[in-house]
Amino acid sequence: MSVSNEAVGSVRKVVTAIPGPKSQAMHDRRHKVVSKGVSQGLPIYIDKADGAILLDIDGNRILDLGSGIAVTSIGHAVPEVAKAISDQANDFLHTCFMVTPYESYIEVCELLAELTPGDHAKTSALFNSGAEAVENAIKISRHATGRQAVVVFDHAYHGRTNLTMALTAKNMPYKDKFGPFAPEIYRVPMSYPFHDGLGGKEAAERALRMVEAQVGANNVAAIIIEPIQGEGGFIVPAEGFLPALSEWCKSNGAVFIADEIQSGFCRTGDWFASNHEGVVPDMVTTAKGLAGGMPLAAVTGRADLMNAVHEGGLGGTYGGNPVAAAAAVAVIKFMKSQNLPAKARHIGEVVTKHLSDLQKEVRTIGEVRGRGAMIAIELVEPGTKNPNAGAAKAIVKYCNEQGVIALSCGTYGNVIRLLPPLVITDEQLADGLSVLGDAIRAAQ
Ligand code: PLZ
Repeated sequence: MSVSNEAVGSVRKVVTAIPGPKSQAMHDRRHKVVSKGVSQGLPIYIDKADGAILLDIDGNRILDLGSGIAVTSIGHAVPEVAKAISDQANDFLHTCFMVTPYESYIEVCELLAELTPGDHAKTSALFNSGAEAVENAIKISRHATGRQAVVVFDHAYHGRTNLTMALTAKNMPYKDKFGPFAPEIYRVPMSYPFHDGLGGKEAAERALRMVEAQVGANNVAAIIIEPIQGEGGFIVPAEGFLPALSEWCKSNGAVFIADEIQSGFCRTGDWFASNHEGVVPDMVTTAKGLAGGMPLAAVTGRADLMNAVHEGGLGGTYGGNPVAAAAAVAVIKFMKSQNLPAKARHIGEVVTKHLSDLQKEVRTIGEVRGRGAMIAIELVEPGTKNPNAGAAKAIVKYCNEQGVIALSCGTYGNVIRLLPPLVITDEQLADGLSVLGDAIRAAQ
C-alpha cells in the first residue's frame, strides 16, 4: 500500500521517556490556555502519522491501538483521502448545503443508503459530530411518531450534549453537575451475558416488560442502542437481544435506532454491527470511521420516517461540509477496495486467540469479548466478577510507557479495549499484543 508519510516508518520505537521533554513543555504551554475540563489522555504531542504509527514531537514512534477512538479505521495518512481533501479544499471549502448545495453530500447519502442494513428506501441527513447525529435521530423519531419517550440502556454512551448526556449512562466524567438533563428518557437493563447470564430473549423480555409497565408501549418514540456498546465496556448483547428489541419496535410503532457511531464502518468485521444478527434498524447513526478523521456524522433511516419532518426542520451551518463529504467518499472507496471488513475479521481472530490464551494464565481477565477489530478484556478481582479498575489503569500506563496506545472503557473503568486501524500489519499487531500481554501479566 503506498503511503504519504513514509518518514514515519512502520515500526514502534521509543527514544525518550514518555512523555518526552518536548511534549512535556507543550503540555505546560497547554495548561495556560486549554480548559482543564478537556480530557487529557496520553500527553504526547503528535507531529505526523502513517498507517498505525504516530510520530510524536520527541521522535517517538507510537503504535496506535485506539484509532483516535475508532475513527481512523483506514489508518493515518491515506494518500487517496488526503488528495480528495486537498482537491476539495482547492475547489471550495464551504457554501452551506442548506444555502447552495453540492454533489458530494448526495454521494455520501447514496453510499449510506447502499451500505447501511436493509434494502428499503432510505434517506439521510448529515451533521458534524456523533452527538449531533444522535440528537437528530431522536428529533426525527419524535416528529415521525408524535410520541416523546425514548428508551436507552444501562452502560449506554451517546454523547455529551444536553440530550445525549441524558441518554448516556455514566455519571463521571460525562454528566456530573451538568444537569438538569432532558426529560422523557427511560433507562432499562442491557443484555450483559458475563454478568446477568441471561439469553438474549430473556434479557429483552426483562427490558421490555419494564418499558411496558413504566413507560407504556404507546408512548415510546424510539429505542436507541449501540449494537455493541463502546464507551460502556464493549458489551456484546446475547444473541437474540437486538432482534427482539427490533421486533418489539415494529409491533409497537416505535423507531428502532442503532447507534453505530463506534461499531459501524467495517469495525466489527461487517459494514455495520447490526448485520451480524441480520437486524435492520429503522434508523442508523454513524460518524467516526465514516470520514476517517474529518468531522462528519449521519442519520440514515427509512425514507417515510426521515421525510416526515417538515422542510427546514433539519440542518446546521456545517453539516455535510464539502471537505468532510469528499473525505467520506474517498474513505468508503478505500474501505471497499481494501476489503476492510475482512481485515477486521482477521484482526479479531488474531486478537481473540492471543487474549484467550492469556486468560488461561492470568486470573484478572474475567472475559474476552467483542467482534472483529472491536475486542476488549474485562478485568476483575481474581476469583470474582468484581471490577478491577486498578489493573486497567496499570495496563494502560504500562502500554503507554512502551509506546503503545491502549484505551480503557467501561462503566467501572475496568475494561481494556482494542480499536486498531484496520490496516494494521500482522507484525504491528503481534508487537502490540506482546506489549499488552506483558502489561496484563505485570498488573496481576
Ligand atoms: N455514540 C456510540 O461512541 C463517541 C466519546 C469520547 P461524538 N464516543 C467517543 C468522549 O469521551 O467524548 C460516541 C459513541 C457512540 C455517540 C458518540 C458521540 O460522538 O462525535 O463524540 O459526539
